[in-house]
Amino acid sequence: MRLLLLLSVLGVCWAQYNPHTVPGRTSIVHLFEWRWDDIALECERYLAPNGFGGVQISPPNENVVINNPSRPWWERYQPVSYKICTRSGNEDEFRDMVTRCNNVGVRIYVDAVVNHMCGNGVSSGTSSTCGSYFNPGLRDFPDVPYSAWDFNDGKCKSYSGDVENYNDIYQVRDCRLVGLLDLALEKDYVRSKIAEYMNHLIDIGVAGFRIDASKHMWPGDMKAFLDKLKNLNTSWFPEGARPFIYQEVIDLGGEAIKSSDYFGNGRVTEFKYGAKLGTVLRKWSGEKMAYLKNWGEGWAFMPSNRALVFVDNHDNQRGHGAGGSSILTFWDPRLYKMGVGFMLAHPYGFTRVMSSFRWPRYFVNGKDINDWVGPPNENGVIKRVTVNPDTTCGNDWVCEHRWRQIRNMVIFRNVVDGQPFTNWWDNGNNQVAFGRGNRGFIVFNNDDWELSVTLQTGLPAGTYCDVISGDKIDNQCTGIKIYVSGDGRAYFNIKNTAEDPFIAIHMDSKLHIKLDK
Ligand code: QV4
Ligand code: CA
Repeated sequence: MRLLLLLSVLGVCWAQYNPHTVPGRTSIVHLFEWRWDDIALECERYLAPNGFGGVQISPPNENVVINNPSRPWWERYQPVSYKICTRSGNEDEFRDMVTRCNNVGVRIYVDAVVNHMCGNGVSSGTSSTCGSYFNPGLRDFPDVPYSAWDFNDGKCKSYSGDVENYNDIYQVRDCRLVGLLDLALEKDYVRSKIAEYMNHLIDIGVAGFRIDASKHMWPGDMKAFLDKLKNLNTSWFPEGARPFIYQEVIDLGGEAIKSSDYFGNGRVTEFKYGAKLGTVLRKWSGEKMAYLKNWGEGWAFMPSNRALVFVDNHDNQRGHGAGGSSILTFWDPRLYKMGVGFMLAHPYGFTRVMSSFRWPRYFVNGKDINDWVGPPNENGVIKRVTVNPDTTCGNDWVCEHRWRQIRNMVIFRNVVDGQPFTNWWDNGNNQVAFGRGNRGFIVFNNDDWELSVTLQTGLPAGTYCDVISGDKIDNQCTGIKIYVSGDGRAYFNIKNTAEDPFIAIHMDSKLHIKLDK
């Protein structure tokens, strides 16, 4: 009995680090700016059948409508109220999405923008996604309600009232991030309004939250509102399940505020991951894939069980936030697939796949002046996600998560879940390989010459389909076949000119031996 009690206590205390995906599903996808009705469809027709664990959605609460520039994606990071009412849909559509996704075992994680309300310079009125009146100048948000008492103006000590110095931890927390009205989170009233908003979402059935701009909130203030959160809805989650929490904290080192300041509240985004992986795959600053042998904590990343990892995110794929020009995105598809493939094969962290929309990038002096452009839309109404006969998306939705190489690596991660990092090999340069116990093996060639080598895979003898160049369909390989002999070794040949210069095999891509009748 005592052991059960201990296990249940343990279960409760680390639960906020647990994404509560159904067993065997190990990644989530950020369906950036998608409509709720399209997410519900995608859960049923694609994400569940392909083993995705959940979806990070764009902020569902009412935001400012910005017309100059015209409907930028970032207007959704300027809250006006906590009404579930945005261009992605209304509360009924939101409820329908959460129910339908949960019913097929795909979780919903909400992007919670609770550090601030809208920009200080925004004009008052009802230019909001649900028509609520607000007056930034007077700090008046009657639909919450928030008033001047609920903001940090008096507390901020910077000259402009905005964050000016990222090494002053008081400014970073108590001043306005790029002019966004900063909430007074030491007040129980404000904490309660935020908890009320998040509990409303928990009642509907969400599994957890990305907490936006966490660096700009005191960890203790965050803990105060997180402790007010209910357990998850028992229609889909076990009794006592705590919401999964992952906090957006950009810490590339060198700042006063550290990711580890936030470990007590939940997981934290590891921005070093994408920045470093991009540098290695681009072979900048003398980096090479052979150095990935000790990837993870060996590269001074946070502990794996606190990390939320990704190759790119909605900010740094367009030059916002952190990571700079090393960040790999869908605009560099060949390297991008290698980066996402490497992330999904490696055991470090809890993985998030980005799914983007295409926008008309236009560089002037090295800066994309169209970095603000919002989702594909018809007079402001977000366009539906159409699906082409080849399963790619139309209407300028990129759907990276549907690219065969990425979808199959999401499945790879599920198949090898729990298996150790084994059988590392490298050529001292940019040809590397590693396995995941006896369940999976992956080989990369990022050199400018052919890879031709026999390697120990750790896998049982048999014929395996490479899931990068093709699929296993009806016990046939549509792509490359790999033959693993009785001693676990197999020959790999990857031309440096290959469309995708990497090969991945796993126990579910192994051909069944046809027994002669
Ligand atoms: C401008 C001036 C300010 C001025 C203000 C007056 O720059 O100096 O005080 O007007 O109102 C948009 C505009 C920005 C404008 C601001 C307020 O780009 O120029 O300020 O609105 O009107 C996204 C975008 C921002 C955008 C913001 C709000 O990236 O460009 O600002 O939404 O619409 C840090 C943080 C990190 C943050 C990252 C971007 O530590 O937490 O910057 N990342 C998260 C989100 C990100 C979002 C925010 C935080 C804010 O991932 O998408 O910013 O919610 O590293
Ligand atoms: Ca703040």
